[in-house]
Amino acid sequence: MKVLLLTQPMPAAPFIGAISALAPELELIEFRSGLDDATLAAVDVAVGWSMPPGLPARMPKLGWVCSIAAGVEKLLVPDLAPHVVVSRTVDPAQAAGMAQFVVTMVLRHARDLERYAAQQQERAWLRRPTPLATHRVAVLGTGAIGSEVVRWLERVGFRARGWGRRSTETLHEVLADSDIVVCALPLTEATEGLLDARALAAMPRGSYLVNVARGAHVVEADLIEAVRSGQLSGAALDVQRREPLPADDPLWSVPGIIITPHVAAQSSTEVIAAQFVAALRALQRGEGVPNSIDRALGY
Ligand code: OXD
Repeated sequence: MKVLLLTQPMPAAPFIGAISALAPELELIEFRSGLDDATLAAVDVAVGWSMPPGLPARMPKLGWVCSIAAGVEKLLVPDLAPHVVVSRTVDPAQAAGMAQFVVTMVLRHARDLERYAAQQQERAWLRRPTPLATHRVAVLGTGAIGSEVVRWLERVGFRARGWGRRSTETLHEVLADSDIVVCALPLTEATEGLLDARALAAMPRGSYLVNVARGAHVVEADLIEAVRSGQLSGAALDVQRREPLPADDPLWSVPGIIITPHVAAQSSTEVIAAQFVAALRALQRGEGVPNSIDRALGY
C-alpha cells in the first residue's frame, strides 16, 4: 500500500519514522512539488495537514485521507472526489491540552492578571481583590474538544455551556448571555466568519473572546474594532487567518489582544501514527475507518 505524506509545513520525517515503526510494510512517500505522475497515480492513502489544490486529480486510486490534526478543512479541497473517506485525529490528550490552555486564558482574564502585569511594569503595589470567578462562558463547538473545555471550565468554577449546530438557542442568543466566549468550532462554510461585527455586537459590553479553533472563524478587522471601542474587553487568539501572522499585522498591537502562535495543543507524532495505523488495520479487516468525518457537513 502506498501512502503519501502531506504534512507540510511540518517535516514528514518524524511521521515516516513513527508510522514505519508500526507498519513496516507500507510504502511511505513524502510529498514534494516535483513528484512524478506515475508515483502519484499509485497512491492509495494520504496522511497530512493540507492538500495542495489539483493534487487529487493526479491520484486516481486515492480512497482515504487521514488528517494528522483534529481539523480537516485544509484537506477538503474542491477537487477531492466525494467517495474519498476523510478521517481525523481524535486525541483525548489534545482535548485536555486545549482545555488547559483555555482555562489559563479564561482565568487570566477573569482574575484580572493583565492589570497586575501592567502594574508591575510601573512598580505599583495596588490591590483590587477579585471575587471568585463564576463568569458565564459559552463554548462554541460541542465535539470532543469543546465538551472537554466545558468540563474543565466547570471544574474551576465557571458557568460554562456548549453551543453547537443542534442547540435550540441561536448563536446570537448564546453570545448575548455570555461574559466569555470560547471558539472551538470546526471550520466549515457554515462557520467561516461567524464571529463578525454583528456577533461581537451581540456579546455584552466588556465581554471577552478566546479562539483556539481557526483564525477564519473571526472577522479580524471587526474584532479589532470591537476591542478598540471597548465593546469587547479583549481577546486571546491562538489562531489567526494568516499563519504565521506577518510582523506588520494590526492584530499584534491591539491593547487587550493576546496572540499565541497556534500552540494551544497538538497531538504527538506517536499518537497520530498509532491512530493512523489502527484505522488502517480496521480498514484491512473490512471495517469502516474510525473517526471519519461527514463530508457533507465538513467535520
Ligand atoms: C488541530 C490543530 O486541528 O492543531 O488539531 O489545529
